[in-house]
Amino acid sequence: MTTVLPETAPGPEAYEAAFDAAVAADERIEPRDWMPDAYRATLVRQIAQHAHSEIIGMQPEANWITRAPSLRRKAILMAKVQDEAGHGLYLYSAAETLGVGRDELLDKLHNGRQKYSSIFNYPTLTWADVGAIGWLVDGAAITNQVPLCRCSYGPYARAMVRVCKEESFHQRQGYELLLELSRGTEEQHAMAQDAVDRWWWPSLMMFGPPDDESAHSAQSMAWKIKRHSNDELRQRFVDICVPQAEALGLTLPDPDLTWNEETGRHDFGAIDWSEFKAVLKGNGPCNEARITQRRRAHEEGAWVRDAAAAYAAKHAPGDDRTNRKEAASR
Ligand code: FAQ
Repeated sequence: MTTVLPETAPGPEAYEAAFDAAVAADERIEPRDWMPDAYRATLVRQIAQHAHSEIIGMQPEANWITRAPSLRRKAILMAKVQDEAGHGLYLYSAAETLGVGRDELLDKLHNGRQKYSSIFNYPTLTWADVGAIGWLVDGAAITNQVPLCRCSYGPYARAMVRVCKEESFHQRQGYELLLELSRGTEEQHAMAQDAVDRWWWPSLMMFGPPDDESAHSAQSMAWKIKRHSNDELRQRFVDICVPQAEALGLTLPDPDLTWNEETGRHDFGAIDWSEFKAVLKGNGPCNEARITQRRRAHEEGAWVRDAAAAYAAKHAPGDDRTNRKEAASR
């Protein structure tokens, strides 16, 4: 953002006007630019929730790494789960540019003061769930995140570019896995269908509450953090999935799913928002297990963080030992 300020000392209105003008002109807001406190707080909330989702999202699929049916599938799944950890890191780094520490955000996740996506509170019961997550969950994530590449906040938008590239690969591996199962034995086909039946509705809930109940959408869209509403993106996702399900030879578990000639989109059945609210309150099938595992992983990783911090301190510029070593090697 290029802020043009008046010659006399600018008042707060001048900064606000420069911010509004930058957003209106589709310029990027960068970490050192002035921004309203509420804009900063909204970004911290959304980016933190997004980062937490990426790292909690490693758990359902990691559950199948040791039981992948072939070496090829195992290698792909390990790479995917590792990618999700990387996405968490890009996002925590993006949040740090807003002045919040990663420790603080992780504390809030562990204490239940910040959310993560509802979708990761469902269990992965069979191998086909790995395919359904790739196709539907990564597919929904991409639909939501491609517009975030144009988010008004620079570091978040730039992180999304790489995340989306990796998520598209994830989506394709899930689709390919399901296709193989769907075209396999009767039992494999049934397993793929059962996974799609269980993951379809929770995937639609990933887009958030309906527009008329979405507390943050209007303001986030005015600030160009969000570019589309929750319902618009949900509709886009349904329209993308219907022909893909046909190509897979699988059905989507919604008797009301029909093509609407007039709107040129698919009508679909009512979402059970009471289930969504229950999951957000902590009462989904796996909420307890996910957060317990996350806290345990954090505690068990304390020695790694300590070692990394000690190493960084030892090699910090100005550290005597580093300087002596460097001098000796000159
Ligand atoms: N789950 O007013 P809105 C992934 C909360 S990444 C839980 O509509 P907003 C990769 C919301 O926070 C998946 N909470 O809120 C992967 C707010 O609560 P608060 C994550 C939800 O922010 C794949 C309240 O409800 N993606 O899957 C959910 O404008 C495979 C009111 O809602 C992102 O985070 C939900 N589904 O819109 C990893 C994308 N929906 O804070 C592993 C970035 C809403 O007032 C394996 N985030 N809430 O207490 C966004 O685009 C937005 O934050 C929305 C929600 C669209 C999620």
